[in-house]
Amino acid sequence: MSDRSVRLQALKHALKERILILDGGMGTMIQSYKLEEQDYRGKRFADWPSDVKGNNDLLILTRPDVIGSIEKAYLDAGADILETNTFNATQVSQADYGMQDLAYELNVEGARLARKVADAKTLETPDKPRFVAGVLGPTSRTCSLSPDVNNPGYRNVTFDELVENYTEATKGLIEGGADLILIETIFDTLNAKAAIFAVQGVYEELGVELPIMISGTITDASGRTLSGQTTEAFWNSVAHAKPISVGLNCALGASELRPYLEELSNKAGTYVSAHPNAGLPNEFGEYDELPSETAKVIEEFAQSGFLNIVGGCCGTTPGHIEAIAKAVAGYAPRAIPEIPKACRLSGLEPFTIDRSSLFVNVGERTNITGSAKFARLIRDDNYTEALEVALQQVEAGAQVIDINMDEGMLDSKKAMVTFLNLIAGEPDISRVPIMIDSSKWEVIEAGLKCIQGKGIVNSISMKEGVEQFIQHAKLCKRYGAAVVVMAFDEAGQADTEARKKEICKRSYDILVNDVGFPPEDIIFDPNIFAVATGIEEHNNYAVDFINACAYIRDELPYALTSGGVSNVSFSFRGNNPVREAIHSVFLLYAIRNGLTMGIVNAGQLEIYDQIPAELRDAVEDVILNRTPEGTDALLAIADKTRATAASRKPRPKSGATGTSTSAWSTHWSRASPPISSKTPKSRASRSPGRSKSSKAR
Ligand code: THG
Repeated sequence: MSDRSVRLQALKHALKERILILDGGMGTMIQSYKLEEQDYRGKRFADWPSDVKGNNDLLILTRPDVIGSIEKAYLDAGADILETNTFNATQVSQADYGMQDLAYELNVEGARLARKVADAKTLETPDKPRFVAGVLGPTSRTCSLSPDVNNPGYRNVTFDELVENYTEATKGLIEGGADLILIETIFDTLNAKAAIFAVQGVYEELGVELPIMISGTITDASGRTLSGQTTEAFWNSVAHAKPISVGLNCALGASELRPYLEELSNKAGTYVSAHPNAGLPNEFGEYDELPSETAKVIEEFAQSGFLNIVGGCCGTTPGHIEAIAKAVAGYAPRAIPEIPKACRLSGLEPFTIDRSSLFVNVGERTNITGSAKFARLIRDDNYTEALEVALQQVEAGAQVIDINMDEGMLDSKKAMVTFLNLIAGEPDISRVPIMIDSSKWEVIEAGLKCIQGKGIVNSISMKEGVEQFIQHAKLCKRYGAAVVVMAFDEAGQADTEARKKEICKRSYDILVNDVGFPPEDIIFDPNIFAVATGIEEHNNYAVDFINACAYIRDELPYALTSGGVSNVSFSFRGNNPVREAIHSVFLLYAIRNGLTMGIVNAGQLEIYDQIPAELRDAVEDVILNRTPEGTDALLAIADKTRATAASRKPRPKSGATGTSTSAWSTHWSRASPPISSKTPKSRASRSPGRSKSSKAR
């Protein structure tokens, strides 16, 4: 066994036994040495063309004695884990000094230095091995925020650039001997997602796997990150990294951090860390909180059972770490809670879906092929009004919004990126998770690089074969997204109950067993096709879908279901009252049979009990395929309904009234046996001439 794996075993053992101590602030300690430009330059950079004072990471190369003695002081104070002095050792951050070419070397040497100091201390206390956490800082740029208030869609760094930066830094840290990778001081969760993506890529490439520690930063008293996420939303966005710990650091002092640490402690099914500042800075930007004061607050955290790893950030000194170590020594570490499996999504806010959730509305209107208005706005580059469409969906009760830019005449990838970047700047929209809808993988992947939350990919399938399906699923996992899986295979889109079941089962087994995809993040779409088209083979489509939902609920543990609800009524385009009645009846039975969510025109859902009885019965005959004359009967009523539709009052928005999602969700219970059609038909014959366009997508 390598030295590193021996140490990692010791680390895992120690985490079960006690609260581990992380070191304290580096920057504020460096300040106390009052170093000058000359110190930073050393011999090697004596002639560097620009000032380098303040480039603290550079001291790894030019004053390793200073960095090493600060690190040693932290170990002497009782720290178990040393952080490398590599907070800014990425190309984008080093570019501020023109030193981007040093990034790799800084990581290697930063890790080597900490390794040397830690190993020397371990020799003194062999029963208490010391560990090195290789630090990946936030960089000087944010991937989901615009630096220009007048241009909210603008970004000065891309996800791909960050992945490159973090890949290089991670390789350096591993080369230099780090035991763990610590992604810390996360202001913008999208940067952290890029770091996770990079780290996992490096692990795959090198065939090593160090534990990952993740630590976010709550920047203000409202309890949100700089990029606007709440603590739980942040956790949902990064949980796919399966970190050994998740925590909070910097920005706030310990006492202000308490509620957010408590939240994390309750929600995270992994170890929890905290390394707060020494209180809030005074008017000179200095930290006055005494070691005894910090330690007192932290002792209460330990007492409350919030902590597994604790240390300090800005303003903390070896004195603080010593006091903290003493204060928590007598307390048991937090026991990791059992967190129930569920699809835990996020926008700026968390959104959890499981089998017991009420029906989830996914807003369909931000879809170029699903809304003539939205299509026109995007074609005209009128993103301001296009954002209104998204906002209207959220205000009308959409809990997720589906975004689709697939159109032959358009640069779909560019439109997706532009729209998602703009949405990121609209907190009233971006509070909900995003569903990225495209039949082109490159559009989906471009979209995934724009969302800091945990979103849903719509969709992947075995359409182009198993190999590509697996590849896409692996990537979705690495980007941290749930997936809609269409019931589609090499032979085509499933249009019978048997094919829907068979393909969903096969997809499930591949995802869960071969890819290791979390089953709770799989959302099957067993294909909603139009009924009442006049083609006999279509008559059982709704029944087939509904029964497939029941099968998935009963046979594929934790997997959820979804569908494009408006598809089912395509043959009544132009007659909205009838379409809404069809959607309502269809949903009643689908939800009873386990349908978790649907892509719907949020706010336009008719309440079942309010459908006129004659129309409702005719629609039921069609949806449940109860009589061969169903379509003709509904067509006759539809003509009457169209005539009276104009006189109907528009339905009020949700929220303000009782016509909200919950009003009709609660009213539909989920318990009911599968439907058996009264007019069973042989599903064997498919009409050969039917084009794909008669289908959903
Ligand atoms: N499954 C999955 N994703 C999907 C679908 C699906 N995404 C797209 C689609 N199907 C779901 N979205 C819509 C959006 C709008 C309509 C239908 C499905 C719709 N629109 C009106 C129409 O075409 O008549 C547009 C009217 C207008 O222009 O305003 O019906 O099945 N996974």
